[in-house]
Amino acid sequence: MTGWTTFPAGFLWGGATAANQIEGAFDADGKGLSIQDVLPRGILEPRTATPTPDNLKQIAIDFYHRYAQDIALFAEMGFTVFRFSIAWSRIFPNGDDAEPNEAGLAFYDRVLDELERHGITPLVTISHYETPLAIAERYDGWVSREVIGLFERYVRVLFARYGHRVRYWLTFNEINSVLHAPFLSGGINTAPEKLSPSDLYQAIHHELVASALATRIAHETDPDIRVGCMVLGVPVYPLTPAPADVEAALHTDHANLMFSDVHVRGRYPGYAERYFRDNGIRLHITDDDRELLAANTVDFVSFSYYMSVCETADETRRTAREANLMGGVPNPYLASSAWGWQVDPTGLRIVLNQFWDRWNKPLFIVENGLGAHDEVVEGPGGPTVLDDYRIEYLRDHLVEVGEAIADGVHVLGYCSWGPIDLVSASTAQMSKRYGFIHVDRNDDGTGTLRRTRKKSFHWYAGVIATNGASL
Ligand code: BGP
Repeated sequence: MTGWTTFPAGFLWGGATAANQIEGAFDADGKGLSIQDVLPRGILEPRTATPTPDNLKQIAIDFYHRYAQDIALFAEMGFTVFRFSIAWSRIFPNGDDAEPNEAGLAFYDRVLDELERHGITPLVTISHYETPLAIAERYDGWVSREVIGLFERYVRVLFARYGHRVRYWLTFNEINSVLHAPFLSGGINTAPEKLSPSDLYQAIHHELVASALATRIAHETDPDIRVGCMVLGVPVYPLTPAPADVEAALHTDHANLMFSDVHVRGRYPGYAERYFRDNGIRLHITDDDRELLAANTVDFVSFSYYMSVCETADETRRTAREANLMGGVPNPYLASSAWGWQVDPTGLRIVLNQFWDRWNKPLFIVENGLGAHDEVVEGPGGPTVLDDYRIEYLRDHLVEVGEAIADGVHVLGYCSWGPIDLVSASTAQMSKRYGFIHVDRNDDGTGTLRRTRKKSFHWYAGVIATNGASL
């Protein structure tokens, strides 16, 4: 498809990853354990007591040792941005250590050197589902106010070390996912069924305060640094036009939007205050917290986009959630991926418009993609994966990004999720693949880790080379 000239000059094109899903080297060079080390079956299964060797994240795709080769492949596709996260437990192995771990810091220096060499802009996530395990076990994660102080020490170290070379930062990955996965997203060790709503929202409040604090420290370090929040972007449709369903959709939407409302507007919205009152949720919010939130709002809003959800007031039609974080009721008009994630490119245009209309802040799509089973075949130029299904998914979504830009939405850039195959967050397996680059690693841990360019690798290179004019 050609003819699109909607993407502005300087639009950032690239891909996104997370430390625990690519790096491996889970205990190398002084790294401590993170919550991911006790989630060998993914986020929807309970944690294990101790790390187990069947956890694919222990080696992941060995980016820790192969980063130079992988970044060279991103450069070959023409990436102008690469999103990655810093593993907190590489920097503070126990979360509350007296000194940061120099070897961990040095690793990210090397990654940044390599990106700089290729002219790729880094986009760094400070906390991507990888809270140090000790913080989960000793403090119950973000339930404890003390964790704000631990996080502050961590971000001060990051900005002092990398602030001069990293312009774009994200605080918490998909912060609103804590509603669905408290251990994964908030390091909250209390089992979800025992976690009181007050404790959950107190943890959320602590994260929001910590994010505002990080924003303040970033701007003190260098006023040119741009800090974004990061949320699961999910348009919520009413299952029917019945007002009760529309209202149910509004409530689900509010539950998600509250996070960015606080990040962007610096205060809790009225609907949130009411929700707390109606549900007996009592929060400890200090005057200092309120001032900090109000004075340190984000510079941009970033989000992941995989699917829309449908909502209904009819309890009998609510189904058990599938292997995704959001639940909801299946939309009869949409097809699903092999993992039950409903594919809805139009929803991306809708959510871009909604966010822009609501906040008037630049938006950054920092995750989008199709998890699929891939098969390596022998092509004319050697082994490859003929992943036309992935190209189709991404093209359909990028068309909608173009439509939203034409609608007047300010979009900074687009990162596909997992530009190189990585360990899936929900399943903890390799077989749910997103990459333009295939990695030879299987669910049983076998494989050579060899990298192979898929058909989509060449397609995405063409998209970037033409700034989205050729999809
Ligand atoms: C998002 C997470 C990512 C990533 C992605 C795809 O929720 O931020 O870490 O994994 O989803 O999910 P999955 O790997 O489960 O397919």
